[in-house]
Amino acid sequence: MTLIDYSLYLVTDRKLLPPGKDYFESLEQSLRGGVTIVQIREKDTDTAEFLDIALRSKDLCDRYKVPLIVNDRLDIALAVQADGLHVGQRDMPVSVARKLLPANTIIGVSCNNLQEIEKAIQDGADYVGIGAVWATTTKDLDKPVIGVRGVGEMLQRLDGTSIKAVAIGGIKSQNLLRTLHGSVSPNNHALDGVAVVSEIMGSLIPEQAAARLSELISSFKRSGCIHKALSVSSDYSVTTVIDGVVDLLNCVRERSPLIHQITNNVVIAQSANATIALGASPIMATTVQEMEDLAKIHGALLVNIGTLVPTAYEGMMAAGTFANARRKPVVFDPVGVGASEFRKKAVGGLLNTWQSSVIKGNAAELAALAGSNEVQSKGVDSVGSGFKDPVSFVRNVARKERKHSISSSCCVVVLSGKIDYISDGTNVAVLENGHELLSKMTGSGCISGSCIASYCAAAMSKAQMAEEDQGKMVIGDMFLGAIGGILALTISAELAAVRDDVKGPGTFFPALIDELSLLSSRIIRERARIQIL
Ligand code: 3NM
Ligand code: MG
Repeated sequence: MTLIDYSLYLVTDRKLLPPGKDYFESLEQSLRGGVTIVQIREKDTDTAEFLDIALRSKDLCDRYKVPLIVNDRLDIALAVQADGLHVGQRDMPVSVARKLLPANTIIGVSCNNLQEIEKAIQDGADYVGIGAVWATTTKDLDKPVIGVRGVGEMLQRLDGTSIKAVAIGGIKSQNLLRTLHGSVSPNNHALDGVAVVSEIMGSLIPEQAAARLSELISSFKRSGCIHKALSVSSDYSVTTVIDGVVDLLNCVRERSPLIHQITNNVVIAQSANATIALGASPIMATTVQEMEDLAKIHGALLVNIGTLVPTAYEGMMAAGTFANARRKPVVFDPVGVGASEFRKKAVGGLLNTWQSSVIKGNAAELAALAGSNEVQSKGVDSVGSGFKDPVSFVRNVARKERKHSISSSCCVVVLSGKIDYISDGTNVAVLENGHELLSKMTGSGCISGSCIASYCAAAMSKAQMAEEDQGKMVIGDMFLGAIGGILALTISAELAAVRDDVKGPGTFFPALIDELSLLSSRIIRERARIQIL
């Protein structure tokens, strides 16, 4: 069988043609624009007319050497000698179609969940159309929208099979990179292509629409990602980590990166003060209209969902998207995600929309995020003693959220608590610094997010300099960034707690700000209690 290129998969829908636009003209233009495979989808067309459309479409596709797939109608597929048949869950089963169609006919099936993927594997489908990845009005959806993280889970199920996968539903040039980048399994199983209806069929100039999508796919293949602010996979030792963290503190102080923080109302002033004390420069903006401009100038973004009012949510959505587009680090703090269904849904929406560089949470938050019921939450706090095996847990969450289809780097995950665990999916840092007074004030977790974002900005800025020197892409070390941020706060807390003027939680906080501003390389080297596993 000839190799099929699934990368830009056009599904037709004549109802979406702009007024006066001829279907065959539109199809030919999209072929010229670079669609690599075409599915003829006719939901309300009589057989004679469908046959005529399919024949003429086949002719056109042949001329451009592009395979033609017929939706649902096996008789039409047979009649026009189509390259393939695409069936939905309520159409003819793959196993039956296989018997009726000539050998080597491609058979694809629409899947919305893991059970349907399972069945497609058993039935021997050649490819699956996974959808709807985003909301769409092109088709009446009777099943849930999946999101890129859901697509990643389905790709994981396809690991080890030869079944190809395309995503469908609401894919546009605006979200194409996010779709490709985010739809990946922990083992790097990526999509083979994307299926698009309205952006091409609805266009007056389908050649341009297809070419734009095609160019985005190529650019994704060239760079491997839209986002390079992840960890670098290298061997870390305690010595290299401490050296790296010290270096980053100096970099924060020298460059004073702008840290854009969307955080909750309880901790805005505290977080801004901690950021300044550390040597970075905070901007606490929440309004959607300014997110694009801020992404041009900030060194890192912190999104903390503690105050989840609709306007802030809109700002978070936009801020993360613009930060990804500019390859800036994004630190995500899903405060209290286990506390309510509302927060859980919102977090799912954010994680599907943009890629985090670092996700930080306490045991209950990360348990809720990972769908584990090992740790429960009470409001924004964890209940109980935590995970039986926090090291494996944090490593697995990092792998699950890695979403990076070419380099092997992961999203860094920080599990905060009396002991902090930080993983890039391979390495796990265990940090024992800290003081119980940190848990007697509000917002110490939120402030650690500000510290992490400051260090991540420094890590990214170092990567940019190296990139300019070397003339090739250098990845910012978010693993070091996360460790640096946590150490800064926990070591400063230890020093603040033993000051003579500190009598309790009230006097502790100002002393903590003082110690953050006094933090030095020497103090970090003397006090850091860290293991690398
Ligand atoms: N199938 P657009 S969504 C034909 O979820 C189709 O299986 C879907 O159109 C599924 O690119 C869909 O215009 C329509 O959003 C996709
Ligand atoms: Mg169907």
